[in-house]
Amino acid sequence: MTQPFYITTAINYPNGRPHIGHAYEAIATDVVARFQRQRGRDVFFMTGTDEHGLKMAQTAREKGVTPAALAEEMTSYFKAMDERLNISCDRFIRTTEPDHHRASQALWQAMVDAGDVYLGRYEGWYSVRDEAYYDEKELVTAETGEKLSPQGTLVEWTVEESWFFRLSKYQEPLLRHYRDNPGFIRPETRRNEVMRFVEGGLSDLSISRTSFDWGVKVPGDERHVMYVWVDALTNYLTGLGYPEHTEAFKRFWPADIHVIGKDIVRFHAVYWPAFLMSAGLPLPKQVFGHGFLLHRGEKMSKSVGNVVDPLDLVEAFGVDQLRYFLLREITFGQDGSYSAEAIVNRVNADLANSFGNLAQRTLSFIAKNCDGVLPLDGKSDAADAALLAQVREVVSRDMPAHFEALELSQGIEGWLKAVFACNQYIDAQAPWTLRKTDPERMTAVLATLYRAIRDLAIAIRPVIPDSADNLLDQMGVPEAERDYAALEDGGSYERLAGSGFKLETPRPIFPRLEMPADG
Ligand code: ME8
Repeated sequence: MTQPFYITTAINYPNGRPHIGHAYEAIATDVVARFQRQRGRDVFFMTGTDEHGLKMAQTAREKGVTPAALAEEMTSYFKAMDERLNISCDRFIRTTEPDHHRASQALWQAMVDAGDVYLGRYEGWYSVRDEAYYDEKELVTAETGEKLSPQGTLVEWTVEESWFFRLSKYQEPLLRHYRDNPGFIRPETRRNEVMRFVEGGLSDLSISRTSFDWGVKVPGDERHVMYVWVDALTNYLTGLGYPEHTEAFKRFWPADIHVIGKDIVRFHAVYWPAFLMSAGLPLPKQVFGHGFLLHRGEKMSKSVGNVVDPLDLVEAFGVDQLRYFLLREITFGQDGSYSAEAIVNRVNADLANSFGNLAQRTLSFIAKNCDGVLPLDGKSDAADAALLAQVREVVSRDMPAHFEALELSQGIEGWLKAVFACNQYIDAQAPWTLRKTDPERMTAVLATLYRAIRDLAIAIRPVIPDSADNLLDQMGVPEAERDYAALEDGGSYERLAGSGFKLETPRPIFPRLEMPADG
């Protein structure tokens, strides 16, 4: 029976268009989902949009549209981005969908039934104009002595009724869970931060609002809508059919990994497990907080003008090129920087000059000098076995072990070393010379290279799916033989070579990139 694997991204606020940070998270999660599918696991991969809350309501008001219209428009851009980036999600969830309202209310009710929800008062500096609370330290004092928000609007100390969640009760259970499950929060730095935060004491959490109504209604008290994070986190359950104990829910809950950015680790590693404990549901196995993407080392900000539309990068460099760059360049879990030069340099060095060139040289040699017929037998020697063993070690052991541990860049680095080894081998063996001096030996060299390239293409397929499939198509590798089971199938090459398949002149898969004129 195939093992289930449930992986999610954060759900994005559609209060603007998607940026490269959103693209990065979607791509990294997609690579893990594709990797697990290729290993034979039954994967459920979910992403989507987080459409409620004050931020959405405020942006909509500034734009003079309803929050629903804003969500509708912007969500279409997130869907288009996912499609363009080849994100293989099984569901794109929107928190405005009716099944999500039902799930959020059911989770709320379960927390009420556990005695963890009570009515209290929420106090703070409130601007009626902005319909928002501000922290004391954000405020400015006017000449008149009045307190103003950063937007310059008047704020007043306001007390409103709010439902609270007994988060304080979960301090000890959470700490115990972190200690008993060292892999629950990753990477280690995030785990330490969360543990320090929880050890410092937890206050109860205000989980409803009456100052605006764009949200999920609180069951039994319709003057209140849920605090957006209560409904947002519930999306991970909604996607599986909760509160119904559907087949999907039984099969995929608890989630294997929630992939999120470092700024929202606290919500996922403190609030979310506390809500689930309260509702009597199992906790996700892992929360992974990736780093932030910086443009030339600077934080993206609209005012600096370096917010890049991910689709412009795709247009300039290609989808697989962008996917490869982001995962190879940035250590997953740490911050990373990107720029046009860095993308061009990395893609040209690794994909065009190394892997692409290896494939192109080998396949065109076979097409030209062997009439496209895949070489069989010949005179093999120890160098062939050594190369195949090295490639096999990487594709069947090192790389999967790194990917399993979410060490994505390290996995790709090992893959690239195997590509280099193949290029050294082809230079050392020089099949173009052997053609005249020792054709039997040439045959064995080409067969070795063909096998190695096939294995390398299958191994990198989760990262660059279209390009790898394009290459495997050209090589005649059947679609059903592009997974880890196929890598272990020693007879597949002989079957293909014996099938009468002929290589055409290969089409290059990675053209060299030029720097775009506007940098
Ligand atoms: O936080 N680099 O939505 P969001 C990398 N709706 N990742 C980045 C980034 C950057 N520069 N900027 C943002 C929300 N992200 C909530 C989530 S989940 C139940 C609710 C990441 O649109 C960010 O860390 O602000 C988060 O994981 C995701 O993009 C969505 O951010």
